[in-house]
Amino acid sequence: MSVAARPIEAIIDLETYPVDKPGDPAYEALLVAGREALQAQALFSMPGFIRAPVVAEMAAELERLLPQSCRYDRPRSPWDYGNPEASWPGDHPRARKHPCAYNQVLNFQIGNESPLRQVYYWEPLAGFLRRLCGYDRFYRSECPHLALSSKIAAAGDTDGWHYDSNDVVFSILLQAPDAGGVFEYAPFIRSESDENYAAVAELFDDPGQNALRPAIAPGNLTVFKGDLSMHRVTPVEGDRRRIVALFCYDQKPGTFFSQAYIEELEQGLPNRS
Ligand SMILES: O=C(O)CCC(=O)C(=O)O
Ligand SMILES: [Fe+2]
Repeated sequence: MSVAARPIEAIIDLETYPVDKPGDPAYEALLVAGREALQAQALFSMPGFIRAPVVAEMAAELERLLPQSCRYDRPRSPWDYGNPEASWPGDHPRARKHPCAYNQVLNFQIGNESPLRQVYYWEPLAGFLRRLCGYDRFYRSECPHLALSSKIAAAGDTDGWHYDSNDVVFSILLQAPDAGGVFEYAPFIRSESDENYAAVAELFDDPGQNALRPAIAPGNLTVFKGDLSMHRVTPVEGDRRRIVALFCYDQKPGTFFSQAYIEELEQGLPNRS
């Protein structure tokens, strides 16, 4: 049996974000603003969604789990997620690999009474996110490893350029580093029918000119459509780690990540190699 959870309004700023009140004008206005942002920029970020003291608590919980977390550290192509790549000529953007290094705290490692899990399982939030994305159906992932997870990046760590394999990602930044660790992206740089390699090559060569860097502070809930929008997190600088929580939902019930991907992750668990 679970212990009584704290009231959700102690965790989420429901005065600013009344995600539990469909029909309320403030709810509908938030939905409209969010849909417009997603359509125009592939990203909608809600500052101060999680109350500051709880943000610090969530970050501390994840830092405590760091010794148990999985290490991922290898260069990756933005296209190779689950699809072994054909060979591409050396100067093609698709032939380029980007360093990727971070630790991941997995779903089963996060406590059942964690406020992070309370947010993930809070039904009104799932309903709001479903409407925001315009989906008829919306389910939490059932992946024991990745349904709810966190990426923790220390000095030098980075999440290389990639597309996401799912349509949309929900994240909460919990701790920002002193410098670096910036989320950069190119909204809708590709479409379903056009990879737009020329623009992708320009992005890789000069992200300073070609990427957006949205202001995302600890406590923001960010909704991001990463399937068509190339993105990365730049290397972290300094001792303070970047910590982000990631929530997985899907339009189909009962989703898991592929066993091959999970096995790859598990190789990064401590005492495995
Ligand atoms: O760390 C972030 O803000 C984004 C992470 C990301 O792009 C991913 O997990 O696919
Ligand atoms: Fe991503």
